Amino acid sequence: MTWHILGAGSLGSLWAARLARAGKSVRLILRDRARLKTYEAAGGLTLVEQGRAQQYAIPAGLPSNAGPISRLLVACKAYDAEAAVQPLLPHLALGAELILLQNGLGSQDAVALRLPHARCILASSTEGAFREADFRVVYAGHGFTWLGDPLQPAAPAWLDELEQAGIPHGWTPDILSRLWRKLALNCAINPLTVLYNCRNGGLAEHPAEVNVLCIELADLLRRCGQPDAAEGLHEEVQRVIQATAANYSSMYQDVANSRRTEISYLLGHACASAARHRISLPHLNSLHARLKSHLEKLGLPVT
Ligand code: NAD
Ligand code: KPL
Repeated sequence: MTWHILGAGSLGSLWAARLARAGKSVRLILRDRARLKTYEAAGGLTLVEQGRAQQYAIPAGLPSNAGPISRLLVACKAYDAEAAVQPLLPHLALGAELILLQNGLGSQDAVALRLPHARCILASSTEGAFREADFRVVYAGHGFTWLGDPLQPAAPAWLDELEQAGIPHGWTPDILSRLWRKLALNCAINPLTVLYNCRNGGLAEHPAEVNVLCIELADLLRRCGQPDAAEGLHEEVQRVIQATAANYSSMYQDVANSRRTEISYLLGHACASAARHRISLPHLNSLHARLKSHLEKLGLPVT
């Protein structure tokens, strides 16, 4: 069965290259003719690992000629996922499976709502990759990808293919807990690194602010039915701040490169969930307002 990859950016290319070199059938779905032309001129996808570049001539096409799709990896940003999947709806085979690689929460439900007859598998990844140039991606940080389906606990048979491709992964019956936990970590760290213009380690100078955010986020997680994700949140946030002290958060990097952030699927989703549950989280709401105003001043989208 072919792995169709929608979103040939950092993570999508990282998955595509590893699957292709393990001998799996892979096909990229590119946005439009211009992207396809650029891809064809590049001659394939290049993955750079430990300084060594290797090109993979993976076939690519457009949504209009995607053919029947049984397995689709959606590797777009959260804000692009729903619109990117839309033109593929007529091409999805009966019983198609989608793997949604988006960070944060909100985009997965938006995609799943459009696909009542497909299986949506959610993923939460700590792997690190970035685009050095068009269709040239650097594997920057080893990590792990949790996969799961909140509606169907049985693992799909194709997990073996990820094993063969050397994609570190695990199947969990509780993927929502993983996604909420990562969202909370990202909410406690990423916006502050943008507002204080610092590396993750710089937050060690703002312990009270981090602490109060963790208290509110843990409260939110419990109210959203995710008590396990709330457990030890502050301690883990402190650990991550120390362990990644020299790094810039992903949101910091987006802002520094004048790229749209995934704010609506992180802090925005947290604040909207709090409002839905009628809980008052003043520090989280104030952080959201400060971040939006900061982005607005920079001319970046606030959603
Ligand atoms: P990216 O911007 O590098 O890649 C996204 C790709 O999707 C781009 O190539 C873009 O052109 C493509 N795309 C957008 N709309 C499309 C459309 N309509 N049709 C076809 N292609 C379309 O993003 P990324 O860094 O790979 O991130 C993807 C998701 O994974 C995000 O939610 C991100 O937070 C998450 N994530 C990324 C990393 C990482 O290290 N890059 C790590 C963990 C999680
Ligand atoms: O995932 C992260 C990110 O930068 O997006 C960490 C390193 C955990 C910081 O929140």
